[in-house]
Amino acid sequence: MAEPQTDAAQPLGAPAPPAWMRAVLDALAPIGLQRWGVAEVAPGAGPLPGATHALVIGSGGPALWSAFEAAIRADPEVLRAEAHPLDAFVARALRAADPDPPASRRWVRCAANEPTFVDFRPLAVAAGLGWPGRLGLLMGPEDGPWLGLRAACFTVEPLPRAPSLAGRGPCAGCPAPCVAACPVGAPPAGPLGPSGAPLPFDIAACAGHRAAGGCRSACLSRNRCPEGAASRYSDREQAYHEDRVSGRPALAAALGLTDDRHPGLGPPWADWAGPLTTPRPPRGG
Ligand code: B12
Ligand code: SF4
Ligand code: SF4
Repeated sequence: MAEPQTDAAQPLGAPAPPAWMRAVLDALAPIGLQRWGVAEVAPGAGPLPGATHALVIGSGGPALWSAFEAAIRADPEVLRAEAHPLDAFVARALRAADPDPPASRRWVRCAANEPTFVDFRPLAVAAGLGWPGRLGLLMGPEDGPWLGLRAACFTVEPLPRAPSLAGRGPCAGCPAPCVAACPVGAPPAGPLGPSGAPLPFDIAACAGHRAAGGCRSACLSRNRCPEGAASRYSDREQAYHEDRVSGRPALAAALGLTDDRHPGLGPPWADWAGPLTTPRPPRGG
């Protein structure tokens, strides 16, 4: 079974990563961008013509948020100057780690203001970062549902990859306390689908509840999950991710800052409430 990648270590039995990839992983790990995997890219798929592989970068647990708060404390403009401050923090880290990428590789962020859309959950499964979970979230081997997906680097150059994760992940053998914890039944009850198939999490029910003011600063089901307990986000981080309209001012207040240049934006819960009869814009999250 593949081991989760926690640093720039080389997958067992795989060829050595190229020097640029090792340097990128070494630069990103200290700020909590410490989960990574490599996916094969099907011919013609992905945003870079001729790409064969994608290095997928995630954040496990609260380390990225801690680095973000430390950066704000050192310079409040890290928060104040940005419409999407956490995304901007990650973007700067990626630019610093790979300042001048050649045409043979292309970075795409998993961020509110990223113009190129990539469907990150299936890509991360292909990269061995986790399994599909009952909450509609990727379940990381170490972080459970507390795994964020942050960026992918598509490359024409082949990259070494570890074998896929074995098994069906933690939801397969779990009595699913997350189901009872949800006030609107959004996580599906009952047995899992076939291996690898996404579960029909009820986005409309969850989003409708949130748009009406429920679960404003935390998902009860996610917090009830026993997986990755040590990686659980802080209350402040959860409040920011779940509702930046209230979570961003709460962050500024906790750090003793004024922050009046940008409102908190997203996630756009109201766009996802109600029956999914028309295609929705792939944004938010
Ligand atoms: C749009 C969006 C939303 C929308 C719709 C959510 C949804 N479930 O589709 C809203 C605003 C409601 C939302 C809410 C949240 N989101 Co959101 N969201 C996204 C976003 C930007 C795009 C997803 C998308 O539309 N994909 C394309 C469409 C076509 O896919 P689809 O038809 O829904 O599903 C296809 C496949 O993805 C697959 N599939 C469907 N579900 C799943 C689940 C898994 C685990 C896998 C492997 C595959 C899979 O089957 C479909 C057919 O192929 C992604 C980031 C990204 N760029 O991928 C984040 C993302 C999925 N969101 C994320 C998170 C954390 C959340 C929230 C917890 C809020 C928050 N704190 O940020 C909630 C959780 C809601 C939930 N349980 O689903 C994370 C998930 C991390 C993880 N560990 O899985 C992502 C990856 C962002 C990130 N930076 O990490 N989100
Ligand atoms: S509580 Fe169990 S079923 Fe629910 S998300 Fe966590 S591991 Fe999966
Ligand atoms: S946010 Fe609330 S409504 Fe949505 S899945 Fe979690 S507990 Fe259920």
